[in-house]
Amino acid sequence: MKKVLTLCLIYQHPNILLGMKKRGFGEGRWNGFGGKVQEGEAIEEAAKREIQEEAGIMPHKIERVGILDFEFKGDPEILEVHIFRGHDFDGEPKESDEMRPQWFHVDELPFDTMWPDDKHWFPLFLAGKKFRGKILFENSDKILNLHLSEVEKI
Ligand code: N91
Repeated sequence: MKKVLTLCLIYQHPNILLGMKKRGFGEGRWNGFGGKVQEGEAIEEAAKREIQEEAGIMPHKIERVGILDFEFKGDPEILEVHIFRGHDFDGEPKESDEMRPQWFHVDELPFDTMWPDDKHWFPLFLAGKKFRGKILFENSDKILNLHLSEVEKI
């Protein structure tokens, strides 16, 4: 079983826009913006829709930079997360029911209150690399296995 999800990060060096997840999966963590791809929807369109819904902004152009497969021990479903980078956008980031957006300097990312895998792939993301990976979690706090590699093309 596989579920396709998006994750969009706006990166305007040296700052990156994250959102504090206010409810649901990942609550209490600083996240990128994203969610489920709907039936018949292109993945990139889903990424733009989700960031618009969650942060009130519409990126001009986004680029897919990574795909990560997440598995949670005991759950047969694989979450295939497509990670996008954006730069320019229309609108002003604003709080939604789901997220409270905030800019962070890349040297002060709040890894202690982010998903534990982020510290592994953010260096690739920030360096403009493309990557693929597979991460096995026990609950949502402990990584049991992590494979990550830089790729030429995604
Ligand atoms: O949102 C960000 C920046 N990272 C993120 C990491 C995750 N690891 C597992 N899941 C489900 C994640 C979602 C978002």
